[in-house]
Amino acid sequence: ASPTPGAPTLDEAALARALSGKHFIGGRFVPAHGGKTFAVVNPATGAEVAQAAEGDAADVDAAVQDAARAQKEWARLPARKRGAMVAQCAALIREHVEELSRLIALETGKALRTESRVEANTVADVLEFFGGLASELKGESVPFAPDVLSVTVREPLGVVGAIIPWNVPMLLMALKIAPALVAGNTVVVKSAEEAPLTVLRICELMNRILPPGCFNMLSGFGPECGAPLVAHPKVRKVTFTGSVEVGRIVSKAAAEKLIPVTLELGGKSPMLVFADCDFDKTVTGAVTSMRFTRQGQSCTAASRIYVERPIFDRFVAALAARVDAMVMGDPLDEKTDIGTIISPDQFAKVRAFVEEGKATPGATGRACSALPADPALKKGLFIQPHIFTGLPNASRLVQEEIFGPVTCVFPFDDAEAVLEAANDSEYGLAASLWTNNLKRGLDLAHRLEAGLVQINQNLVVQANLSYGGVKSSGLGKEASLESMLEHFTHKKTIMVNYGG
Ligand code: TXE
Repeated sequence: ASPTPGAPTLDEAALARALSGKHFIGGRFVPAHGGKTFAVVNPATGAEVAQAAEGDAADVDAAVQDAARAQKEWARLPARKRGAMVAQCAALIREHVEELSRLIALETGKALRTESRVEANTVADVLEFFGGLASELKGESVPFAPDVLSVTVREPLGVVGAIIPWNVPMLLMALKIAPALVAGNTVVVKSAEEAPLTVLRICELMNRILPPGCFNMLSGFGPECGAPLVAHPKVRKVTFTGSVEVGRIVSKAAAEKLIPVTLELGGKSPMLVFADCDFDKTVTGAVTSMRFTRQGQSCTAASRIYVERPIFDRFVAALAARVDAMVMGDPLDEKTDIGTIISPDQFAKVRAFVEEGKATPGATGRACSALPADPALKKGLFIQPHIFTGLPNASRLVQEEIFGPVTCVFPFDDAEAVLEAANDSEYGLAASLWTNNLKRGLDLAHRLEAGLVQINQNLVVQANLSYGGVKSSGLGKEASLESMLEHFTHKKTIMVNYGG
């Protein structure tokens, strides 16, 4: 018999089956009210691993009503108590890192050693960080007039609707729910249709600590389940990570209701490499920043690399050699560095970009690493990483977010020209520069149009540092104290006239 959710197990396939066909509403696993489900597929084999509940507006209503009821009690708890509970959830997640890592590897194809375990551990870090911030929910006292005490207090917004993608579902969820909950809101999450299982397992774990209704999870498709969540009258804030296209739809719907929205929408992040850099460290930085281990399915991926001409050829050769040495294979195998693309749609999209690049006159695409030989993986969504040179700036490969293991490398001669090229993008999420000339590095860091710039280190997300883009990369910040105060509370002014 398959174990029930909650039973200790490291058998990710059994756990996936046990999580089949359920939303998580009001502290209980429940089927979709219409009984509909859809398949969750292991992208490394093409095999179905579970059925997920297919939510619609009625499921959204049930979850939001429960969240709204729970919010009244939750907000009345001392902030310290809420923070302590969220921190307890972090500890519980740490105890289950192995199981969560295996389950996320199964449903997303992200390699266990290089990606999945890192994500599960970071989820615990994020919950722990925000759990410890409860005492920062402070207001201020503002001088107004004699006999009048004027203060501001931080109050929760109410029910928060959170819509998450599939590339780092646990972590992107944690960055939303942790500050929202600590600030006294309750949350309804709409998981990504490609990866609904691991986040559902997290519900079960957190339910051991949080009161029922504080944290709810629906699976389903965007227009049928995500859109009604944004539109629900009792949802008072929406936080979204996904494509620019859907970000615009969500933003318009939120504007109709006049509710605040936070958007994290991807990027086309430049990496600027100067000849005076620490060469080996920089090559390693390119491999990790490009997230080849995650098949480039990262919004901060270094998908445009500009290298100063004297070291250009050497850099491209070293980068290709490093990626060649990476092992592509079964995501659950500890030897694997690189897993799969998430879905057949994304696979087709990335393949089309690669073919277009290869057909571009003057461009060269080097295919690196080797596709897995194991016959069990023959239906797997594996793509060889590609390093392109010689692409024109107007190419779609240079301008659009590919969300696959494809990076474009360009030579440059002049710092001003490379700054202009780096900023010539609709996106502005992240950027990195690699140089031992700190004066130049800091000067360019200020002038790069990005929400996050790193000098001599690869792109990382850290709970205590603001994270979010400018231009089409998004609106508002995630992570950091600021994200909790500015995005999940409002400042209420209270004035007391104690005069005669
Ligand atoms: O994203 P979608 P997809 C980018 C990346 C990728 C592309 C498409 O370039 O190739 O987007 O990926 C929900 N109302 N990023 O198709 O469609 C949907 O169900 C409300 C970058 O997966 O934006 C899912 O839960 N919700 C990004 C979530 O939105 C809707 C990470 C994201 O799906 C909806 C993912 C609607 N009308 C993709 N339609 C990043 N910033 O890291 C869909 N959804």
